[in-house]
Amino acid sequence: MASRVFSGVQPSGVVTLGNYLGALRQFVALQDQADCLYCLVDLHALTVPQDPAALTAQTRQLAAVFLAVGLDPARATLFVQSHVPAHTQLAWIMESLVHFGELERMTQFKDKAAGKAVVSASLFTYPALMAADILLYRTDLVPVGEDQKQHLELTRDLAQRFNSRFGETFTVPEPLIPKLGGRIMALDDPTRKMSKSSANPYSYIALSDDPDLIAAKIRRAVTDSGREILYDPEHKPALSNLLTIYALLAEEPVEEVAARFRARGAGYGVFKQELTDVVVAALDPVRRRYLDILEGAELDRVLAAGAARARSLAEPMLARVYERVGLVPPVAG
Ligand code: AQP
Repeated sequence: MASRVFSGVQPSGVVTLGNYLGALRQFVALQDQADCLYCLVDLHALTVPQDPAALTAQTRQLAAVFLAVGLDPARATLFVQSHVPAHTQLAWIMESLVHFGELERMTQFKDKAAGKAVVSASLFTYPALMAADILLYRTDLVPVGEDQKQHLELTRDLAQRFNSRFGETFTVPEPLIPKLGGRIMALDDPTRKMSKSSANPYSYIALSDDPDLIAAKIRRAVTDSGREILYDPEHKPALSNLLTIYALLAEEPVEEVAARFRARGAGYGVFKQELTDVVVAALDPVRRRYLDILEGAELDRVLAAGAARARSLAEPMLARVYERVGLVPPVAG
């Protein structure tokens, strides 16, 4: 097998078109090229308050989405983070390695903490757990959206710091960020990224949205002034975001999509209508498969097998790290 791929997604809400285009689509494409491990990072979701019943449901729903978008459990490993205790055990070592100032510089922490009266300590140390997730598996490649780039850079720094302090132990991973689609923006505000935990459901399209809801969300999506269909992220950020979604789902170059609408003299209304058709054509089969999978018994089997394989890889790595840093191994008997 050429290389090891690892990535995680939080079960912190519905899966959005941003998660799909920025991450999940790559996950599926990579399963034929590498040994892929994908993790439902439920412990990361706890860094902000979660309703317990909702978290349980969302974790199963996220697993069902993975299978519905084409992840094949025979070719890739899908598991729940909390089923593999080595993640939190290695996270403590990473917390002891990372500097306070490095965590303070993380823009995701600043964004998520902004305006909150109370912020959990785990939101601050989140990148240490993320580094542990990745480094446990000798990961070569981490497919992520652009928002995770800074965390990935920190993970690389921590791997190198550990290796130089304690001897060659970790593989230094590379990020894999799509050129187009690495940052899909919110439908109600093109200056913010599309997020599953947004309070406004009209800011995102969920993979579980039905065609009527998708149509309503696209109708309501903000556009820019003027009526010409131009791909110009600086001057027409809202339209360019919608064009990006169209181009990625229709698998056409984005400039060509825009030129085709211009040649027809079509305005925003026509474009939005046709964008709706493209999004529904791509997502409706996914939604139908998702609903079937969620009701079936396969999910539990997939997650149990995934956790067993992940543990078999993670435990020896953790033991090696414990030994390297000088922790006394437990004596049997
Ligand atoms: N808007 C986006 N465009 C492209 N990629 C995106 N990703 C997230 N939003 C976009 C990528 O999706 C993967 C899973 O993300 P996550 O669950 O780890 O959390 P996140 O990055 O914080 O995503 P959300 O949707 O914004 O979740 P919440 O609202 O809970 O914080 C990652 O690879 C991410 O880059």
